[in-house]
Amino acid sequence: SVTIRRVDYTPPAFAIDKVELEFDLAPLTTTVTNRMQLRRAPGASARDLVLHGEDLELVRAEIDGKPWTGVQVSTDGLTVSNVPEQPFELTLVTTNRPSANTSLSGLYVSNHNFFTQCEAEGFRRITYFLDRPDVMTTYTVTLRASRADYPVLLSNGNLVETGELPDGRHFARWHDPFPKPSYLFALVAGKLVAREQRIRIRSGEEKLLQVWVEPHDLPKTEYAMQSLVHSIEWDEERFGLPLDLERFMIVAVGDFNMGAMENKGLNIFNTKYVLADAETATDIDFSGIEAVVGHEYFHNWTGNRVTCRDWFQLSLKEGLTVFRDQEFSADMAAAGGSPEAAAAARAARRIDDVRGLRQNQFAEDAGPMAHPVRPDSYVEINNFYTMTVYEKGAEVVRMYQTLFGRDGFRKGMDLYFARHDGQAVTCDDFRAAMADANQRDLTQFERWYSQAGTPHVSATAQYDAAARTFDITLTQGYGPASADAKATQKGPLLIPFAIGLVGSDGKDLPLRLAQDGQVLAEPQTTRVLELTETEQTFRFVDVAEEPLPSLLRNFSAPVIVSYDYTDAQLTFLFAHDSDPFNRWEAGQRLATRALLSLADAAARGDALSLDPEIVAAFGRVLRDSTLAPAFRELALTLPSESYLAEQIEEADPAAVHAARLFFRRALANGLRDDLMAAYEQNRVEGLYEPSAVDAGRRGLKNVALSYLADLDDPDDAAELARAQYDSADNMTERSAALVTLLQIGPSAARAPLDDFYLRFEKEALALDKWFGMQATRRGAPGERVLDDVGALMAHPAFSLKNPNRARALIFQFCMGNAAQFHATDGSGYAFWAEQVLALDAINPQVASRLARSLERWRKFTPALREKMRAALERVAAGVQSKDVREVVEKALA
Ligand code: BAL
Ligand code: ZN
Repeated sequence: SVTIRRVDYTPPAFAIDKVELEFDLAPLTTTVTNRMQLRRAPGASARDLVLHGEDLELVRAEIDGKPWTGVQVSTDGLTVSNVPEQPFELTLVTTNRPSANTSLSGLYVSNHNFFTQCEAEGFRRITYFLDRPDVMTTYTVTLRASRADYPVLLSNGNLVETGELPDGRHFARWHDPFPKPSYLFALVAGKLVAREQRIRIRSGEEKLLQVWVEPHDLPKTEYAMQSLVHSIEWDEERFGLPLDLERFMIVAVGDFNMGAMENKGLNIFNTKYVLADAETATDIDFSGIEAVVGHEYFHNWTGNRVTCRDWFQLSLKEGLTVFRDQEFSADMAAAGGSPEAAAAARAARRIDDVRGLRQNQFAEDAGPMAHPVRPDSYVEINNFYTMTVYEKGAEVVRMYQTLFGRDGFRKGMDLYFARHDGQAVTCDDFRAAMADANQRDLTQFERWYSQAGTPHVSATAQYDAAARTFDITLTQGYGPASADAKATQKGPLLIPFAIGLVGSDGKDLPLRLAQDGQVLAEPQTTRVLELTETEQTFRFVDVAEEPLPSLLRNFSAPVIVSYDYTDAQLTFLFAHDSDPFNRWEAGQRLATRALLSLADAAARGDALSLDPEIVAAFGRVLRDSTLAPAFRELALTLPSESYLAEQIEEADPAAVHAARLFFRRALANGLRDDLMAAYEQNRVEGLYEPSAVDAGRRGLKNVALSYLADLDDPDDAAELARAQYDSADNMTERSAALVTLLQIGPSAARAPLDDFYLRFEKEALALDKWFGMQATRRGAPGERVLDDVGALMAHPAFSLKNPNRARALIFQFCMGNAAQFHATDGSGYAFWAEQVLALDAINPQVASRLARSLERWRKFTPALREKMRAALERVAAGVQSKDVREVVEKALA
């Protein structure tokens, strides 16, 4: 396979002044007429025009209206030879086969309707083109199709004309006035209906908003529309960025590789991130919709108006847009509450985001697919829509805000748009705008984009009672990583390191930092230290008593911090730290340490025991009614088995599972009455609302229920769960009850599981949950959940072709049920290999995601490792796509 390298970037040899596309849409064969006005780029002298193209049939080529015979078709494109010196018009007529397109990239059919997905390189499956993000042009698109079958015809921009054609056909013409790269092209055609809303933006202009879905789904679009309205308001308020088109459309599709796609003015969404009502969607689903609607909308400026020069710059738009959606979600969750409630809601969002980062991105960054936020090379760009590019990228953007404050960050954003609106640019351009707007040299900060691996910061402290000084020494470096990641690591990073000092009464001490012979008094009790050297000591003066340092508050940088806290100190911080993130973090550190030592004991076959002080510490947080329920839920949620396995040099998933279960049982038995009280006190009465406050209460209540189900005698929990299932008027309560019953055992769950199926037989997204909860079921000792998964694969409602369904059953088992997936007989790995190969033939992008679930194989015990290697080798031998090949070859290398 061919490796593409960032250093090889060359500007395009041709520019496209405008393009007109005509589609004659039919499922078996669609004909595309592509008329481009081309010119040589300044200084370029190529005689031939080389266009990208895949799986196309060329019907005709013309230059300036005359047939052109100098064309050469290859598997990945078309070469047009000896094109004129002067600007010219190239017309290409091609056909493609939408109904045969199971890759869901390019033009495809889903439930009889047409959709497109072009990012990253799907446009070349629609027509021959300069399918690269630095070629921006304006599009006029005419869609023609049967009116009866495809009454709705949508594309980017503004609708300029519609009309009838002979033989029951009709057409619609769309024009997008904003130059865009091809990856932002979209069309939709079919039997769809829209929820509509008209809004007025700050300029006074009226805008039409539409959410298009299949007719039966119309009642489930209210929340998505509301989220869109909030997104538009928020981007104007926070960043001064208005909606620039007359209309903005969201379309839902049931077959989709990703979450959603930000095509200009015509966002196409996985139904999962559009459709919701109380009956079928959980609190998490609602918050996912808000986040993804926001994310795609925010791309309109960060991604579309200013786009990427090349795909190595993907994080330029993705890291920035994830950061923006995180801020949006936090602001939404905080809106309307008291200052304390708002702070708690923000902290809950932050904790959630960081938990995801640490669980998934840190593992990625330590494995064979590790890459910098701005990668240096790839084989298949679709493999680089990663946690590193998105989530670590968002942390990198957040660090600018941590360094410069909200106002400084806004200045940087303003300068970025002033300089680059309408351009395709690089991560360096963004950094330069931040640096120049804040008069800072950010040369060193570039390393955040170019170095792979998770930085480690270790801290040591020294208190001098006589001098009343407190010295904190921070040392940065990297932990073990792949050779490829190591090769990128060139030197120390600029790490914004937020710190507070906690006194013996649990309150923050005033901060006075001695720096360059001066003493800097802080109005706040948190200070952002700037760590720039490999090792640096910071001295605080006038420190009245020996403090306990609260390190990396609010997770001010995406690093791993080590400090020699005693259990007692962690317990103290867990009870008192004024920084809610670090308060949660203290509990997680306490739990992780205990869990790892339990796992160690379990692996050795030793008896397990847990210090009652730890149980007591969790009990105090659980009972503390001054803490928001959402926070308490997060505090009570233990690190996942996969996260714990990552912390161990040679992971034994069975031992980790036993350890976590033992810990959960100890909490359940030790805190039974408190858990019961939390359950009772957090029932939410009245009409279901997906608000952050109500969701927090339901979350705490359901986490309590799940602990109660781990009591030695789970009968009370079974009864509560069954009653909750039967009386539930919303999916959050109903699915939590059913998951708890599954945790208790298959017999407790059988009847409600059948009820769930019958109730939601026609609700695809709810049915995904039904598959998913069975795939992630804990299973009794010796039981093989894989047998259930195998049976469910044969269920009439299962389909490998639908990505959501495949993810619900197969991915959930392989990635969300560690103990069962890593069964010592290797059955999980054999299943994995079979499914990766089956998916590879249908949809390489989806197959490749699944392929990644074995990439950390070297971390496991030798017996498991060998079985994993065998499974990887089996896939390597049978793989077709370059997507999967890149993943397994890197894993085995
Ligand atoms: N651009 C791909 C989907 C997303 O990140 O919004
Ligand atoms: Zn995005």
